[in-house]
Amino acid sequence: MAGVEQRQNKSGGGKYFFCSGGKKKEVKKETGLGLSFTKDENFGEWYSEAVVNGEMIEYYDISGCYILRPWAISIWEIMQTFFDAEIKKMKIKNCYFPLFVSPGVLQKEKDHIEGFAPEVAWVTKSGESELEVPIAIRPTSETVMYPYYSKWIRGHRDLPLKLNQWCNVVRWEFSNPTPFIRSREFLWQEGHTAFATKEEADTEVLQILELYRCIYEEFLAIPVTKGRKSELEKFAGGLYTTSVEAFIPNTGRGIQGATSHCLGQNFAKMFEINFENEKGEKGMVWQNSWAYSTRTIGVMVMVHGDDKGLVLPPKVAALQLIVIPVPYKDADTQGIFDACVATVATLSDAGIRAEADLRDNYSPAWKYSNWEMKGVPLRIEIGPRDLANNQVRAVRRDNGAKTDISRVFLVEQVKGMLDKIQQNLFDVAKQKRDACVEVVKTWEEFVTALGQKKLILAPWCDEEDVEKDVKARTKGDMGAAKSLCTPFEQPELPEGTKCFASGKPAKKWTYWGRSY
Ligand code: 86X
Repeated sequence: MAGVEQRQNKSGGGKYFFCSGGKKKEVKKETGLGLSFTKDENFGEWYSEAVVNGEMIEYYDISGCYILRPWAISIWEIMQTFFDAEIKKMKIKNCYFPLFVSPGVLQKEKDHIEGFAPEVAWVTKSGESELEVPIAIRPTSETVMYPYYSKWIRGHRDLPLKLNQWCNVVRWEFSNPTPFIRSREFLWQEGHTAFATKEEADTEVLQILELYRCIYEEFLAIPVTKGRKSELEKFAGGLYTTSVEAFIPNTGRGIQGATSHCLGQNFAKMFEINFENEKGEKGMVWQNSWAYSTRTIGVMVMVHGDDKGLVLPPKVAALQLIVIPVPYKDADTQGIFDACVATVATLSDAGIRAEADLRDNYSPAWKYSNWEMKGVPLRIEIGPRDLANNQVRAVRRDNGAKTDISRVFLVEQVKGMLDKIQQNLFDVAKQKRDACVEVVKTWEEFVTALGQKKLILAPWCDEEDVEKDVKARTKGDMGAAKSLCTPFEQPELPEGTKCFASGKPAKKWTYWGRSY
């Protein structure tokens, strides 16, 4: 108790913290009630406040680095548990390569590193003494891992080699850092696989992409588009890049959700990853690499969050349900508390992640808004009337709907509601995204749609110079437009359709827009 009081005194007296700009700012008194920015009026500030007040993130004293609190990590772990089990079914094995990279190894694949060099962070000292050779911190692990692939792969019996690692990476970005979305250190999984044939590699690229779709659509309730990146936007070191693309309606920006690359034989050439086939002939391996990161959590907050704070889809919420006692002065307080504890026990036994908030130093109203800010999908209130009627009151976070549930049917009703919330979050997000899609045929329509923050679907000639031209012609303080992906699901492209940007014959429908 003394600890709690002290903490409240401190914050009331003006504690310092680090705000989004990295500058020190004096805190208003911590009332714990709601957010001070709305999602529509100031999206950037709303987002920072949602992730901090929702207790996912704490700002740190190094720009672009954030503390991931248990509320965020628990979401990461749920996705990790799913993905890790799925890749194990595919016979992919986990491993761990070192964080540090020697300069020689880092620069082995020059074309690959060239454009990225400014983002590489280096360790130059130990204590006061300069290191003889500075050491880089991995921005990705191709150059770290592939020398060992070369060593470990000799014959066709060593193939396929399929490894994954769960780790952190560091990219010293300079454009505006945003928690989860663009941070200088982030968590990801990186998969690196090698096959004897291109066909096997091609198949895996799509299997992994399907798992990424599943994470977004089934877990995070976010609609994504599967597709292929343009030559300009693909990973330059690879053969082709596929991705799942999401969209943030509030900012009108596309965001790459995860990528699955076929690297072809480029890295095999560079790192001499060769093998001998059954006939004793020499061959080079075909490789893939693929990753998703903690960015997933940021996309979830941006898509589902509202003016009250976070909105967590039940499938990824650490806590799916919070039970709050609502005692009145003359009521049977002990009876209400007992009903709360019993409700949690019943739900927990049924596999529902539930807890009761029995703290006596906060009012029910304060607790409601606090758990709303944290995005718990379902709230159960138990008051004297509920106790008398052997019922509870359930309140949905996604739409505020209130339902009285008989305690006799508690488990089945709650399960049904959690499923409905999960589905509704996806449906609403899809409806909002679809409302932003604009099909354009001409440059004029394209420019207008871009100004209206649309997700643009346009017929394109698929020429690199034309995409460069689109970028150049749309440059401005909002950032240039670029291709997001060519969706695998292509609408019909009538004969004679022209490219929206060049007027040449169009080859495919491609999504365009500004992006993160
Ligand atoms: C590209 C490619 C690839 C494995 C993935 O997208 C999936 C997982 N890697 C990553 N990329 C870089 O290669 C890169 C390299 C350096 Cl040196 C850097 F500083 C930043 C980078 N960013 C992205």
